Amino acid sequence: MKTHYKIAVLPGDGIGKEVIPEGLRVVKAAAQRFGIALELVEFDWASCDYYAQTGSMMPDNWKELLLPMDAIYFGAVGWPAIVADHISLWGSLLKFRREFDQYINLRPAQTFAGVRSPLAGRTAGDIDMLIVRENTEGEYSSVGGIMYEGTENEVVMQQSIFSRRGTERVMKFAFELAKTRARKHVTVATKSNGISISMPWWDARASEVASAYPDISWDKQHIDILCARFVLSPERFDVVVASNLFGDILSDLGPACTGTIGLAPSANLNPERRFPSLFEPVHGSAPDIYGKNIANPVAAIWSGAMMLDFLTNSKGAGHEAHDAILAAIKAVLISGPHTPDLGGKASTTDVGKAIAERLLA
Ligand code: GGG
Repeated sequence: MKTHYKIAVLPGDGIGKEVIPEGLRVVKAAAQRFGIALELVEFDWASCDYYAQTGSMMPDNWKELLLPMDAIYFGAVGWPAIVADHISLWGSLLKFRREFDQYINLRPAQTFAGVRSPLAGRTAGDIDMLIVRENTEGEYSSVGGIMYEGTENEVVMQQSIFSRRGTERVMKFAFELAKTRARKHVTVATKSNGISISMPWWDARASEVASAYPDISWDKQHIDILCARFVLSPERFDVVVASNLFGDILSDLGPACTGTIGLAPSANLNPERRFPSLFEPVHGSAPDIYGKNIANPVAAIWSGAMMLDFLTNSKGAGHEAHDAILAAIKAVLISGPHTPDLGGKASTTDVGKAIAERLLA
Protein backbone atom coordinates (compact mmCIF):
# COMPACT_ATOMS: atom_id res chain seq x y z
CA MET A 1 0.00 0.00 0.00
CA LYS A 2 1.46 3.34 -1.06
CA THR A 3 1.82 6.10 1.52
CA HIS A 4 3.38 8.80 -0.63
CA TYR A 5 1.90 10.17 -3.85
CA LYS A 6 3.51 12.21 -6.60
CA ILE A 7 1.12 14.63 -8.30
CA ALA A 8 1.85 16.60 -11.47
CA VAL A 9 0.16 19.99 -11.32
CA LEU A 10 -0.66 21.59 -14.68
CA PRO A 11 -2.76 24.75 -14.25
CA GLY A 12 -2.86 25.31 -18.04
CA ASP A 13 -4.62 28.39 -19.35
CA GLY A 14 -6.96 31.16 -18.23
CA ILE A 15 -8.95 30.46 -15.09
CA GLY A 16 -7.13 27.14 -14.75
CA LYS A 17 -4.33 29.33 -13.29
CA GLU A 18 -6.80 30.80 -10.75
CA VAL A 19 -8.76 27.74 -9.65
CA ILE A 20 -5.89 25.23 -9.38
CA PRO A 21 -4.10 27.18 -6.59
CA GLU A 22 -7.37 27.06 -4.61
CA GLY A 23 -7.73 23.36 -5.35
CA LEU A 24 -4.19 22.85 -4.08
CA ARG A 25 -4.91 24.88 -0.96
CA VAL A 26 -7.75 22.50 -0.10
CA VAL A 27 -5.97 19.30 -1.21
CA LYS A 28 -2.97 20.26 0.97
CA ALA A 29 -5.25 21.01 3.93
CA ALA A 30 -6.93 17.61 3.50
CA ALA A 31 -3.56 15.87 3.15
CA GLN A 32 -2.41 17.51 6.40
CA ARG A 33 -5.59 16.54 8.26
CA PHE A 34 -5.64 12.92 7.07
CA GLY A 35 -1.89 12.26 7.06
CA ILE A 36 -1.46 11.80 3.30
CA ALA A 37 2.06 12.52 1.99
CA LEU A 38 1.90 14.41 -1.30
CA GLU A 39 4.74 15.55 -3.51
CA LEU A 40 3.45 18.24 -5.86
CA VAL A 41 5.42 18.91 -9.03
CA GLU A 42 4.21 21.97 -10.97
CA PHE A 43 4.71 22.38 -14.73
CA ASP A 44 4.02 25.49 -16.81
CA TRP A 45 3.48 23.56 -20.04
CA ALA A 46 0.26 22.13 -21.49
CA SER A 47 -0.59 25.78 -21.90
CA CYS A 48 -0.94 28.29 -24.70
CA ASP A 49 1.69 30.53 -23.04
CA TYR A 50 4.16 27.68 -23.48
CA TYR A 51 2.99 27.37 -27.10
CA ALA A 52 3.66 31.10 -27.62
CA GLN A 53 7.25 30.57 -26.43
CA THR A 54 8.04 27.25 -28.11
CA GLY A 55 5.52 26.60 -30.90
CA SER A 56 4.32 23.47 -29.14
CA MET A 57 1.93 22.82 -26.23
CA MET A 58 4.29 20.48 -24.39
CA PRO A 59 7.97 19.50 -24.34
CA ASP A 60 8.93 16.42 -26.38
CA ASN A 61 9.63 14.42 -23.20
CA TRP A 62 6.22 15.15 -21.59
CA LYS A 63 5.38 11.47 -21.32
CA GLU A 64 8.66 10.66 -19.58
CA LEU A 65 7.99 13.48 -17.09
CA LEU A 66 4.42 12.38 -16.34
CA LEU A 67 4.74 8.59 -16.31
CA PRO A 68 6.29 8.42 -12.81
CA MET A 69 3.39 10.46 -11.41
CA ASP A 70 0.52 8.92 -9.46
CA ALA A 71 -1.94 11.49 -10.82
CA ILE A 72 -2.22 14.66 -12.86
CA TYR A 73 -4.09 17.67 -11.52
CA PHE A 74 -5.08 19.80 -14.49
CA GLY A 75 -6.75 23.20 -14.83
CA ALA A 76 -7.97 24.17 -18.28
CA VAL A 77 -6.71 24.48 -21.82
CA GLY A 78 -7.44 27.03 -24.53
CA TRP A 79 -6.44 30.57 -25.38
CA PRO A 80 -7.66 31.21 -28.93
CA ALA A 81 -5.88 34.58 -29.15
CA ILE A 82 -2.60 32.59 -29.18
CA VAL A 83 -3.52 29.33 -30.88
CA ALA A 84 -6.69 27.76 -32.32
CA ASP A 85 -8.62 25.66 -29.79
CA HIS A 86 -8.30 22.40 -31.74
CA ILE A 87 -4.48 22.75 -31.76
CA SER A 88 -4.25 23.45 -28.02
CA LEU A 89 -6.72 20.69 -27.10
CA TRP A 90 -5.17 18.01 -29.33
CA GLY A 91 -1.69 19.14 -28.28
CA SER A 92 -2.30 18.59 -24.55
CA LEU A 93 -5.47 17.27 -22.88
CA LEU A 94 -6.46 14.86 -25.66
CA LYS A 95 -2.89 13.53 -25.77
CA PHE A 96 -3.09 12.73 -22.06
CA ARG A 97 -6.47 11.01 -22.43
CA ARG A 98 -5.40 8.91 -25.39
CA GLU A 99 -1.77 8.11 -24.62
CA PHE A 100 -2.47 7.37 -20.95
CA ASP A 101 -5.58 5.38 -21.93
CA GLN A 102 -7.81 7.42 -19.63
CA TYR A 103 -10.83 5.84 -21.23
CA ILE A 104 -13.34 6.84 -18.56
CA ASN A 105 -14.32 10.44 -17.97
CA LEU A 106 -16.43 10.40 -14.83
CA ARG A 107 -18.46 13.57 -14.30
CA PRO A 108 -20.91 13.89 -11.39
CA ALA A 109 -23.77 16.42 -11.35
CA GLN A 110 -25.67 17.12 -8.14
CA THR A 111 -27.97 19.75 -6.69
CA PHE A 112 -26.73 21.26 -3.42
CA ALA A 113 -28.41 23.25 -0.66
CA GLY A 114 -27.54 26.93 -1.13
CA VAL A 115 -27.30 26.68 -4.93
CA ARG A 116 -30.38 27.66 -6.90
CA SER A 117 -31.10 25.34 -9.81
CA PRO A 118 -32.46 27.14 -12.88
CA LEU A 119 -35.07 24.37 -13.04
CA ALA A 120 -38.16 25.27 -11.02
CA GLY A 121 -38.52 23.56 -7.66
CA ARG A 122 -35.31 21.47 -7.73
CA THR A 123 -33.42 21.45 -4.44
CA ALA A 124 -30.59 19.58 -2.76
CA GLY A 125 -30.50 15.89 -3.63
CA ASP A 126 -33.11 16.11 -6.41
CA ILE A 127 -30.47 15.79 -9.12
CA ASP A 128 -27.79 13.21 -8.41
CA MET A 129 -26.28 11.66 -11.51
CA LEU A 130 -22.95 10.32 -12.69
CA ILE A 131 -22.14 10.87 -16.33
CA VAL A 132 -19.68 8.33 -17.76
CA ARG A 133 -18.15 9.69 -20.95
CA GLU A 134 -16.13 7.45 -23.26
CA ASN A 135 -12.86 9.37 -23.45
CA THR A 136 -10.52 7.97 -26.09
CA GLU A 137 -12.40 7.42 -29.35
CA GLY A 138 -15.88 7.96 -30.83
CA GLU A 139 -16.45 11.31 -32.48
CA TYR A 140 -13.08 12.63 -31.22
CA SER A 141 -11.12 10.80 -33.89
CA SER A 142 -8.13 11.95 -35.87
CA VAL A 143 -9.26 10.02 -38.94
CA GLY A 144 -10.31 12.28 -41.77
CA GLY A 145 -9.13 14.99 -44.09
CA ILE A 146 -9.85 17.73 -46.58
CA MET A 147 -9.77 17.10 -50.31
CA TYR A 148 -9.70 19.59 -53.19
CA GLU A 149 -8.95 22.27 -50.60
CA GLY A 150 -9.58 25.81 -51.76
CA THR A 151 -11.50 24.76 -54.86
CA GLU A 152 -15.20 24.67 -55.55
CA ASN A 153 -15.04 20.87 -55.09
CA GLU A 154 -13.67 21.11 -51.53
CA VAL A 155 -14.89 18.27 -49.26
CA VAL A 156 -14.12 17.42 -45.65
CA MET A 157 -14.72 14.28 -43.64
CA GLN A 158 -13.97 13.08 -40.11
CA GLN A 159 -14.84 9.52 -39.12
CA SER A 160 -16.27 8.47 -35.77
CA ILE A 161 -14.48 5.39 -34.46
CA PHE A 162 -16.07 2.91 -32.07
CA SER A 163 -14.04 -0.16 -31.15
CA ARG A 164 -15.53 -3.26 -29.52
CA ARG A 165 -12.93 -3.05 -26.75
CA GLY A 166 -13.51 0.67 -26.19
CA THR A 167 -17.28 0.38 -26.15
CA GLU A 168 -17.50 -2.72 -23.98
CA ARG A 169 -15.14 -1.35 -21.36
CA VAL A 170 -17.02 1.92 -20.94
CA MET A 171 -20.33 0.03 -20.70
CA LYS A 172 -18.87 -2.33 -18.08
CA PHE A 173 -17.56 0.59 -16.05
CA ALA A 174 -21.02 2.21 -16.08
CA PHE A 175 -22.79 -0.99 -14.99
CA GLU A 176 -20.21 -1.67 -12.26
CA LEU A 177 -20.67 1.90 -11.04
CA ALA A 178 -24.45 1.45 -10.98
CA LYS A 179 -23.95 -1.54 -8.63
CA THR A 180 -22.60 0.89 -6.01
CA ARG A 181 -25.62 3.23 -6.29
CA ALA A 182 -28.98 3.14 -4.52
CA ARG A 183 -31.09 3.34 -7.69
CA LYS A 184 -28.93 0.96 -9.74
CA HIS A 185 -29.97 2.32 -13.12
CA VAL A 186 -27.97 2.98 -16.29
CA THR A 187 -29.17 5.20 -19.13
CA VAL A 188 -27.35 4.70 -22.42
CA ALA A 189 -27.20 7.77 -24.66
CA THR A 190 -27.65 6.88 -28.32
CA LYS A 191 -28.83 8.17 -31.67
CA SER A 192 -29.43 4.85 -33.37
CA ASN A 193 -32.37 6.05 -35.43
CA GLY A 194 -30.29 8.62 -37.33
CA ILE A 195 -26.70 7.35 -37.05
CA SER A 196 -27.67 4.04 -38.48
CA ILE A 197 -24.44 1.99 -38.43
CA SER A 198 -22.35 2.86 -35.40
CA MET A 199 -25.15 3.69 -32.97
CA PRO A 200 -27.25 0.49 -33.38
CA TRP A 201 -23.91 -1.30 -32.89
CA TRP A 202 -23.26 0.80 -29.74
CA ASP A 203 -26.74 -0.13 -28.46
CA ALA A 204 -26.05 -3.83 -29.15
CA ARG A 205 -22.84 -3.64 -27.05
CA ALA A 206 -24.87 -2.01 -24.25
CA SER A 207 -27.42 -4.80 -24.44
CA GLU A 208 -24.72 -7.51 -24.33
CA VAL A 209 -22.98 -5.96 -21.32
CA ALA A 210 -26.31 -5.34 -19.56
CA SER A 211 -27.19 -9.04 -19.80
CA ALA A 212 -24.35 -9.75 -17.32
CA TYR A 213 -25.95 -7.35 -14.79
CA PRO A 214 -29.46 -8.70 -14.08
CA ASP A 215 -29.77 -6.54 -10.93
CA ILE A 216 -29.17 -3.28 -12.80
CA SER A 217 -32.07 -1.73 -14.71
CA TRP A 218 -31.22 0.14 -17.88
CA ASP A 219 -32.70 1.98 -20.80
CA LYS A 220 -31.43 3.72 -23.89
CA GLN A 221 -32.50 7.18 -24.99
CA HIS A 222 -31.82 9.19 -28.12
CA ILE A 223 -29.52 12.10 -27.37
CA ASP A 224 -32.07 14.74 -28.45
CA ILE A 225 -34.84 13.65 -26.08
CA LEU A 226 -32.24 12.79 -23.44
CA CYS A 227 -31.09 16.44 -23.45
CA ALA A 228 -34.72 17.56 -23.17
CA ARG A 229 -35.24 15.19 -20.21
CA PHE A 230 -32.09 16.47 -18.48
CA VAL A 231 -33.96 19.80 -18.34
CA LEU A 232 -37.52 18.54 -17.81
CA SER A 233 -36.98 15.62 -15.40
CA PRO A 234 -33.30 15.33 -14.40
CA GLU A 235 -34.15 13.47 -11.17
CA ARG A 236 -34.87 10.31 -13.19
CA PHE A 237 -31.18 9.83 -14.08
CA ASP A 238 -28.66 7.83 -12.08
CA VAL A 239 -25.67 6.64 -14.18
CA VAL A 240 -25.62 7.92 -17.76
CA VAL A 241 -23.13 6.43 -20.24
CA ALA A 242 -22.35 8.21 -23.48
CA SER A 243 -19.92 8.44 -26.36
CA ASN A 244 -17.15 11.03 -26.31
CA LEU A 245 -19.11 13.90 -27.89
CA PHE A 246 -22.51 13.11 -26.40
CA GLY A 247 -20.86 12.74 -22.99
CA ASP A 248 -19.12 16.08 -23.38
CA ILE A 249 -22.42 17.80 -24.12
CA LEU A 250 -24.35 16.03 -21.35
CA SER A 251 -21.68 16.81 -18.78
CA ASP A 252 -22.06 20.55 -19.38
CA LEU A 253 -25.84 20.33 -19.52
CA GLY A 254 -26.26 18.21 -16.36
CA PRO A 255 -24.26 20.55 -14.09
CA ALA A 256 -25.89 23.62 -15.73
CA CYS A 257 -29.24 22.18 -14.60
CA THR A 258 -27.94 22.02 -11.03
CA GLY A 259 -27.06 25.75 -11.05
CA THR A 260 -23.60 26.28 -12.57
CA ILE A 261 -20.92 24.33 -14.36
CA GLY A 262 -18.55 26.07 -11.93
CA LEU A 263 -19.29 23.16 -9.57
CA ALA A 264 -18.66 20.31 -12.01
CA PRO A 265 -15.60 18.09 -11.42
CA SER A 266 -14.20 15.32 -13.57
CA ALA A 267 -11.91 12.33 -13.36
CA ASN A 268 -10.19 11.04 -16.51
CA LEU A 269 -9.46 7.52 -15.37
CA ASN A 270 -7.23 4.69 -16.41
CA PRO A 271 -9.01 2.29 -14.03
CA GLU A 272 -6.29 -0.37 -14.32
CA ARG A 273 -3.72 2.22 -13.09
CA ARG A 274 -1.21 1.37 -15.82
CA PHE A 275 -0.95 5.11 -16.44
CA PRO A 276 -1.60 8.20 -14.31
CA SER A 277 -5.21 9.38 -14.21
CA LEU A 278 -6.07 13.06 -14.63
CA PHE A 279 -8.42 15.20 -12.57
CA GLU A 280 -9.77 18.53 -13.86
CA PRO A 281 -12.78 20.80 -13.63
CA VAL A 282 -15.27 20.28 -16.48
CA HIS A 283 -15.12 23.98 -17.34
CA GLY A 284 -12.61 25.43 -19.76
CA SER A 285 -10.22 28.39 -19.54
CA ALA A 286 -12.97 31.08 -19.74
CA PRO A 287 -10.93 33.93 -21.28
CA ASP A 288 -13.88 36.30 -20.67
CA ILE A 289 -13.47 36.17 -16.88
CA TYR A 290 -9.76 35.38 -16.54
CA GLY A 291 -7.76 37.88 -14.50
CA LYS A 292 -10.69 38.99 -12.34
CA ASN A 293 -10.30 36.31 -9.64
CA ILE A 294 -14.03 35.53 -9.82
CA ALA A 295 -14.02 31.98 -11.25
CA ASN A 296 -15.75 29.42 -9.07
CA PRO A 297 -13.01 27.12 -7.66
CA VAL A 298 -15.42 24.42 -6.43
CA ALA A 299 -15.13 22.28 -9.59
CA ALA A 300 -11.33 22.23 -9.23
CA ILE A 301 -11.55 21.56 -5.49
CA TRP A 302 -14.03 18.71 -5.95
CA SER A 303 -11.79 17.28 -8.71
CA GLY A 304 -8.93 17.34 -6.17
CA ALA A 305 -11.15 15.39 -3.77
CA MET A 306 -11.85 12.79 -6.49
CA MET A 307 -8.10 12.53 -7.04
CA LEU A 308 -7.39 11.75 -3.35
CA ASP A 309 -10.18 9.17 -3.35
CA PHE A 310 -8.86 7.46 -6.50
CA LEU A 311 -5.26 7.44 -5.24
CA THR A 312 -6.23 5.31 -2.26
CA ASN A 313 -8.73 3.07 -4.13
CA SER A 314 -11.69 4.75 -2.44
CA LYS A 315 -10.49 3.47 0.93
CA GLY A 316 -8.72 4.82 4.01
CA ALA A 317 -7.28 8.30 4.28
CA GLY A 318 -7.93 9.35 0.67
CA HIS A 319 -11.56 8.34 0.87
CA GLU A 320 -12.00 10.14 4.20
CA ALA A 321 -10.30 13.21 2.73
CA HIS A 322 -12.70 13.13 -0.23
CA ASP A 323 -15.75 12.98 2.01
CA ALA A 324 -14.42 15.73 4.28
CA ILE A 325 -13.71 18.01 1.31
CA LEU A 326 -17.20 17.41 -0.05
CA ALA A 327 -18.69 18.18 3.38
CA ALA A 328 -16.68 21.43 3.52
CA ILE A 329 -17.84 22.35 0.00
CA LYS A 330 -21.46 21.70 0.99
CA ALA A 331 -21.13 23.82 4.13
CA VAL A 332 -19.64 26.74 2.19
CA LEU A 333 -22.31 26.45 -0.51
CA ILE A 334 -24.93 26.90 2.21
CA SER A 335 -23.36 29.71 4.20
CA GLY A 336 -21.11 31.37 1.61
CA PRO A 337 -18.93 33.00 0.43
CA HIS A 338 -20.19 32.61 -3.16
CA THR A 339 -18.61 33.60 -6.47
CA PRO A 340 -20.69 35.64 -8.97
CA ASP A 341 -21.91 32.57 -10.93
CA LEU A 342 -23.80 31.69 -7.72
CA GLY A 343 -25.07 35.24 -7.23
CA GLY A 344 -22.33 36.26 -4.76
CA LYS A 345 -19.53 38.81 -4.78
CA ALA A 346 -16.72 36.69 -3.36
CA SER A 347 -13.45 36.01 -5.13
CA THR A 348 -11.98 32.67 -6.19
CA THR A 349 -9.50 33.01 -3.33
CA ASP A 350 -12.22 33.80 -0.73
CA VAL A 351 -14.07 30.58 -1.61
CA GLY A 352 -10.91 28.44 -1.63
CA LYS A 353 -9.87 29.81 1.77
CA ALA A 354 -13.33 29.31 3.25
CA ILE A 355 -13.41 25.65 2.15
CA ALA A 356 -9.88 24.99 3.45
CA GLU A 357 -10.69 26.67 6.79
CA ARG A 358 -13.90 24.65 7.12
CA LEU A 359 -11.90 21.48 6.46
CA LEU A 360 -9.42 22.22 9.22
CA ALA A 361 -11.95 23.61 11.75
N1 GGG B 1 -10.79 21.66 -17.80
C1 GGG B 1 -11.38 21.23 -19.00
C2 GGG B 1 -10.91 21.96 -20.22
O1 GGG B 1 -9.95 22.68 -20.24
N2 GGG B 1 -11.64 21.73 -21.27
C3 GGG B 1 -11.33 22.32 -22.52
C4 GGG B 1 -12.11 21.65 -23.59
O2 GGG B 1 -12.51 22.31 -24.53
N3 GGG B 1 -12.33 20.38 -23.48
C5 GGG B 1 -13.02 19.64 -24.45
C6 GGG B 1 -13.22 18.26 -23.98
O3 GGG B 1 -13.13 17.95 -22.78
O4 GGG B 1 -13.51 17.42 -24.81
